[in-house]
Amino acid sequence: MILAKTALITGISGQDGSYLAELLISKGYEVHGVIRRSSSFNTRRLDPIYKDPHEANTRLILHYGDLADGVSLTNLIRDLQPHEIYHLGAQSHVRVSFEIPEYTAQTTGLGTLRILEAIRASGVQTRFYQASSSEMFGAAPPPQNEHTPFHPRSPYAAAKVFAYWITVNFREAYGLFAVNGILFNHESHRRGETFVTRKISRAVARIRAGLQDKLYLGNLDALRDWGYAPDFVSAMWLMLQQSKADDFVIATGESHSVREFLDLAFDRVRLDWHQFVEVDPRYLRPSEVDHLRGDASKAERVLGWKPSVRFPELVALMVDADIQLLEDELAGRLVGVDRES
Ligand code: NDP
Ligand code: GDR
Repeated sequence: MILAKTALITGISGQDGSYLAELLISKGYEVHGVIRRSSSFNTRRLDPIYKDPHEANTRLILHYGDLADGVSLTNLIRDLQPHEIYHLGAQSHVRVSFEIPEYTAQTTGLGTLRILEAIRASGVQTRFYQASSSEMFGAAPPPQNEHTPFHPRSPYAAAKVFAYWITVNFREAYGLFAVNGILFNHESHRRGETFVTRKISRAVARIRAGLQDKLYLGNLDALRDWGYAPDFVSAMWLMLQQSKADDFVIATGESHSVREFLDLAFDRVRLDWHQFVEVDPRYLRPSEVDHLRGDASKAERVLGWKPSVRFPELVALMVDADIQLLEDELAGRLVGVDRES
């Protein structure tokens, strides 16, 4: 009998973690996820794949841990000896990182070091994926690729640059199979509600239903390379299946402004966003990243990876999903799954 591969995912309760867990389970993996203790359930995105641990053949197993708690990470890696580790956990909000810079460095930066050191010290043979970010390019002009110098513009981005280089360092110093996926923005209807795309798609649904009449936003001129999250998690998996550890940019190659997102999102329900959107300076950042557009030609050449969803389709699917979600909420059709412990 061939034993299933095991994977450990940090950040499993986040947007990417939930899609990656689904992908790996569909490929026959046993998936272990790290969740942090919260006063209420924080695993809503895992509802579609969560099974009570008392049931037979559960392929998703959740463990408490925290990126700020090295002991929990070391114990998990030593005990589970996973074949692959996908490190997606982070304080991932750029503007919030200006308000909690030290915590962001602790989790988003040092969290990566804690995991790498746990792998090295335990001697566990595993492959490690670091969730690096296009935010590391910051002020560097587009298009950005694997050779573009980093110029981080936030505590979040600076922490990710540290995490990027410590991953490269452990590969070079100790021969670990450790890779950086430098992912440009990727979205979905599971995106956190305070990121701009989801904030807009939720507001469109509420404004259409007459539940909201204003949407307050920050910089409408920022340009981002927005892709679809399920496409991007398959690139993570591909990176860990290669014979050689290497770093890859993952992007769609197109950039669009927040304004363009507003145009398409409000058009979808035949409304004019100018009547509803106001700029609130509280959402501006002390230093902004103006223009990100990735060049993922290396990923296409080496991994055979290409995005399947383009910008107009992404906006449409997010707006449609938030309209459906709101209708389900209003009709009382949504029942969350209670999880153990
Ligand atoms: P999310 O913000 O949706 O998810 C972050 C995850 O990290 C959540 O599961 C969160 O748990 C967990 N987490 C946060 N702090 C801690 C902590 N102290 N200990 C343990 N877990 C913690 O992020 P995404 O899914 O969008 O992104 C995944 C990763 O990829 C992140 O590292 C992000 O920085 C990076 N990235 C994301 C991009 C994107 O466009 N989405 C682009 C490039 C990089 P909880 O649910 O309890 O909050
Ligand atoms: P970003 O995503 O900072 O690119 O980081 P976000 O959606 O927060 O911002 C994108 C752009 O929109 C502008 N913006 C606003 N942003 C938010 N959140 N709220 C607003 O009201 C608003 N108004 C305008 C921002 O200024 C910015 O220019 C995301 C995160 O997932 C990171 O973890 C990841 O590394 C990068 O993408 C790639």
